[in-house]
Amino acid sequence: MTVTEFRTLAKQVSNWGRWGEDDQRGTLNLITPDVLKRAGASIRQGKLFSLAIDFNRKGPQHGEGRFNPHVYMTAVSRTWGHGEVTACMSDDVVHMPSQCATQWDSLAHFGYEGKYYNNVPNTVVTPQGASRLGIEQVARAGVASRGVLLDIARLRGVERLAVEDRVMPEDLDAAEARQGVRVEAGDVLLVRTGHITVFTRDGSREAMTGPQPGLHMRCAQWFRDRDVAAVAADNLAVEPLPPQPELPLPLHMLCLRDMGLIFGEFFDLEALAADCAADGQYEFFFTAPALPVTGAVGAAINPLAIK
Ligand code: UVW
Repeated sequence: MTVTEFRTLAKQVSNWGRWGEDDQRGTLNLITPDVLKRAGASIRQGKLFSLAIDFNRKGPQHGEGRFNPHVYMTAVSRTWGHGEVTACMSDDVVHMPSQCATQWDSLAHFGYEGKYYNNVPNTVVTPQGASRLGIEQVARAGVASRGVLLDIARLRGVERLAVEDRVMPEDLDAAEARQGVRVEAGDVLLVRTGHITVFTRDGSREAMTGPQPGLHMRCAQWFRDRDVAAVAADNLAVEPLPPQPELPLPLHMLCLRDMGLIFGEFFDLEALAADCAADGQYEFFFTAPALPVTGAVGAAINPLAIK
C-alpha cells in the first residue's frame, strides 16, 4: 500500500469527532446497554478461560526498555501481635512495564504526525504520563462486551501462521463463514494466529518478539465497517513485525490514532480456541478491565472469556 492509499484509508476509517470533540473513549463508546445485554446472553455453558500469559521473570521480554515483571517483598511473613495467637503478614511491590505481557494499548500509546486520537497533540504525553487518552479512560469504560474469536490458524489448517503470513479482511470473512458467527457493532474481536505458541510451547523469546505474522492494515476498514469496539490478538502487536520504515506499524496508526480503537496483545487464545472448535460456540462474554492508573499508556490485564 502506498502512502497516498494509506492517507485515503485513514480518512475513510476516521472516528474523530464522532462522539464529540472531547471524546477520549473512541470505539469503546460502541459498547451500549443493548450490546452488554447481548454479551450477557452469550454465557450459556458456565465455562471460563483466562487469556493471559503468566507475569513473571520468565516472560517474553528480553530487549531494551521493556523487561519482565519483578516481585519484591516489602514484608515477608512478618509476625503481628504478642499474644497467644500471632498473625503473619506479607506485602509486595510489583515492578513491570505496563506492556510487558498480556495488555491493552491506550489511545495515548501510538499516533503519527504529532497527533493521537481525536486530534489530541502528542505533547499531552510527558515524562510524568499522559494527561489525555491515558489508560484510566479505558478503565472507566470498563471493557466488557460480547467477544468473538476468529481462528485464522484453524481456517488455514495450520498450528500457527508462518512468520511472513498476513491476515487479510477476506480471511476474517472466511473465518466467520466457516465458524457460523458474525461480528456485530460493539463486539470485542479476538484473532488467533497461533503465534503465541512459539513462546508458550517452544519457549522462544526471540520468536515471540521477532518477525511475526499479523493483521494487514487493510483490516482497519473491516473493523470500521463492523464497528468493532476493540481488537486483540495472540502476537506482539496485532499487526505483523518488523515495522516497515516508510509506514511504521500502519494498523496501529489507523486504529489507535484515526479510529480510537484499542489493541490487546499477547493474548493466549489456545485453550479458548480448542474449546470453540469442539463446541462450535465462538461467541462469549468478554471482560478485561484495566487498572485506572492515571496517565499510563498501557495496562497489564487478565482477560476472561466466559461461555
Ligand atoms: C509497539 O509499541 C512496538 O507495539 P505494541 O503496541 O505492540 O506495544
